[in-house]
Amino acid sequence: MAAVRTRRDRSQTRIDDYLLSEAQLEEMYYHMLLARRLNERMLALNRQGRAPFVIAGAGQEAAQVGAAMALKKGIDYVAPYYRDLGVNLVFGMDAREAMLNLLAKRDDPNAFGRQMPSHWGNRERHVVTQSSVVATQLLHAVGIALAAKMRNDPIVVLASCGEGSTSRGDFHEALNFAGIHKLPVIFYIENNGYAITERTDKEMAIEHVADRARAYGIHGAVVDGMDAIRVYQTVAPAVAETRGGGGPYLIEAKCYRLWAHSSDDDDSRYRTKQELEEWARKDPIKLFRERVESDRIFPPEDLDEIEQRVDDEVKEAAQWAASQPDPAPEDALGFVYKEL
Ligand SMILES: Cc1ncc(C[n+]2csc(CCOP(=O)(O)OP(=O)(O)O)c2C)c(N)n1
Ligand SMILES: [Mg+2]
Repeated sequence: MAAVRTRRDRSQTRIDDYLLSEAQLEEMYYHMLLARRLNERMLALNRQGRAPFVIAGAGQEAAQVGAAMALKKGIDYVAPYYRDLGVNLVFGMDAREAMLNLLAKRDDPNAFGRQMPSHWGNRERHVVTQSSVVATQLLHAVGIALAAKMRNDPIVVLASCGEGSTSRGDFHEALNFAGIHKLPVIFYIENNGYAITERTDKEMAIEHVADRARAYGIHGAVVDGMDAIRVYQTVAPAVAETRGGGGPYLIEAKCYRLWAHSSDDDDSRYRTKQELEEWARKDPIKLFRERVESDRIFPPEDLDEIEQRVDDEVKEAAQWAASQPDPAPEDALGFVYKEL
């Protein structure tokens, strides 16, 4: 950061009623922006024929980063879903690792080149490995939460998925069991308006996924998922409550998928340009920058510096990862069976 500006003591900065230091706000912006710029570079690589498949979280960065920042890194667990690059960045993934994952390189810490891109997993960082079958991670999260409760281990598990995935039976089973046993788990639904081509009104007959919480005897909350600070302010108290034995939460973050479902999808076939333009005005990264600038939280130059740093990191990571080794063919069964 530039040396000539006087800055308030970080510890004295308060946003609304919730404590967020300048350092935390900078971290929030950095991770949201890093997720977006990585996704942009990934899509460019895909269009150049260098990356087979991209499934991105553009439009959901605030929902992801705000929620992940409410957890304790190294202690709590996340069971994320494919769009959750932002969650993984907060939990310790860096730009290089994200690119190794995209290119299925030998040293991708998620799956060592054995999974599709965006199938996260990292034992040391408490990121639960995931299946392509949507919503299965909710049950895995419940299992971890049950073990934690039996061991009196004060951890919280945050399991996320899209709203479309809540139509699956796994969602019901997970919430029902967690509700009965008051498990320390947060079911976090990133409602981005679509399940591939289907709008939410074709996925469910109610407006809010969170309304289903009552049916399982658990807490429910809806938050504006385009506002990272609000997300943090909603998830952080819920995490504290469930850690203290208050039982599970179902939190729904209303957001929007700004890009097509994946690099293989043509979204012009099922949604209008006008709808996209309207939501693009609420781009969570743009909104965040406008808010911290207008509230004079910190000087715009600080945000510019973060942008430059992110651009540099993404560029370097893409070049570096391309030169890294692919998995060796003779190692194909490694990490699949206990022993070959
Ligand atoms: C059980 C199962 N059915 C279908 C699919 C194919 N599929 C992958 S993503 C997806 C859409 C999920 O929508 P949503 O849960 O809203 O998440 P979003 O992609 O919108 O973030 C579908 C149907 C799958 N992976 N697993
Ligand atoms: Mg969806």
